[in-house]
Amino acid sequence: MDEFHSVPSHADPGVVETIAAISTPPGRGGIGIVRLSGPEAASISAQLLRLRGPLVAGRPRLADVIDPEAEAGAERIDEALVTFFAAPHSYTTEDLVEIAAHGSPVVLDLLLRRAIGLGARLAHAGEFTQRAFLAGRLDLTQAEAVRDLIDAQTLAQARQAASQLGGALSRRVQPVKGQLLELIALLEAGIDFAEDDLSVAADAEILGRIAAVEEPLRALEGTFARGRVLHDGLTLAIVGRPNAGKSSLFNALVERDRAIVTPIPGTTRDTVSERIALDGIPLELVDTAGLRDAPEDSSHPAIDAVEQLGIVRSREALADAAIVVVVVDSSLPVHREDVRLMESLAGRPVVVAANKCDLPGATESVLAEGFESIRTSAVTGAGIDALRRAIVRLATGGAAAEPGMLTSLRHYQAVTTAVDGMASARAAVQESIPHEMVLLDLYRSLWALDGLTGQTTADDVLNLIFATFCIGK
Ligand SMILES: Nc1nc2c(ncn2[C@@H]2O[C@H](COP(=O)(O)OP(=O)(O)OP(=O)(O)O)[C@@H](O)[C@H]2O)c(=O)[nH]1
Ligand SMILES: [Mg+2]
Repeated sequence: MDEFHSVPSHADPGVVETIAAISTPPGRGGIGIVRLSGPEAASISAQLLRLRGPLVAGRPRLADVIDPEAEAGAERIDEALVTFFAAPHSYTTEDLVEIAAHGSPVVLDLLLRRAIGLGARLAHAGEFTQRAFLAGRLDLTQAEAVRDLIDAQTLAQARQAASQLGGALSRRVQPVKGQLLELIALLEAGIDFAEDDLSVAADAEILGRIAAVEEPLRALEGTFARGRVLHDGLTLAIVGRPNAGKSSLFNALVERDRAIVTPIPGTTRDTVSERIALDGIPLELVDTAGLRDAPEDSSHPAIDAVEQLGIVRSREALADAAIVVVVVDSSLPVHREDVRLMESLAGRPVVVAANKCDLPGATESVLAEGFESIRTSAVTGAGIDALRRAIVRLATGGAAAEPGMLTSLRHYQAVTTAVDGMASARAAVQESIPHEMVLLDLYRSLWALDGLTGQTTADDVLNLIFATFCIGK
């Protein structure tokens, strides 16, 4: 018996299919949940299980999970708690049933296969949330926040997702959109804001209304600098000359002895990575092999093949990193290689760790023009917190987290398009271009804002977005 292949086709577009999925993660667990949503959710569940009482909305019910192939008298394979949410008061707004059994992958799989045998279809990734969105229960930014909440790796990311799920971004966009609609309506109606002979005042009025939309949109656009790093995180490379204390600082930042530390220059041969969160920002820290040039005389050891390959990887990590920590041994005279390294990093987000500040010969400052320099000691722990704060400042550009900030590239692009439209509209009014043309720019902005919340998002784009969800959500 293979129920997956005996499913009747439900291709009729007029029929709402009942979907089913295992909503808990793959693998074993104390509890595992199978979810069904759609018109047949309750009736399929009633056939799937031996319910100890009829399904009543909002009331959990005990039920036996049945293995139909077992011998008579041994059909019960598990016990489950079944909750029925009647349309429209459910996550999807459809009839929805959650079957919480023990988290055995085999039992959950049996439940799912039987549900499909009884006429349900396997849910696509994100399809439950997509149905909630299509029913108007969530807008698109909120639906995406469900995914971000599930994917959150730091508490700060989860908080951001929760605030977006609560509608923080939509609430920021809606009033702006309202004003834009008003402006469009006024221009469409051909209303004069002033007497005919005072057309200058009319333009001033229009420009004022454009600014009232453009300025908050620009402010929103600006939040992406912080929102993006919160959402995506950053890679940070720790670089510098051999023996400067890179691995020691790396270990201090990741708060465990991850990388090997010895007094021998050239200890780190390959890059070593570790993920941490600073101020809620996910960071991938990369410790690298010490950078040095081939010696010009025999006073320094030659670079062997392994070290050479390590240096190549260090340079790659340096090129890929969004933020760079240059570690300098401040107990030694400034080395020309350090100077050259810093020169090559001009314009990039760099913080210099003047390390080994605990040593007697340590200088007050190292040559680090244009970069913030922090005195650190990986041995005493001095300056490590200051280094963390400097990293956070570089990562965020100093901007604080705020409600409704943009965290997704899709949202950012929508807002940027809207800002562009407003800027063109402003220029057009200033150049006395006819209002019909100004309206085209305003509609471009409106279209972009509607796309942000999902009112005018094309189906294929929607499908792409929901495909990034997990199955069962
Ligand atoms: N006194 C003092 N010694 C330090 C400090 N940081 C590192 N060291 C010592 O310096 C030596 C080299 O440290 P590492 O962390 O391995 O240096 P590295 O930059 O990773 O060296 P390579 O991997 O060889 O490039 C070790 O003996 C450390 O204990 C510091 O702040 N103060
Ligand atoms: Mg090292």
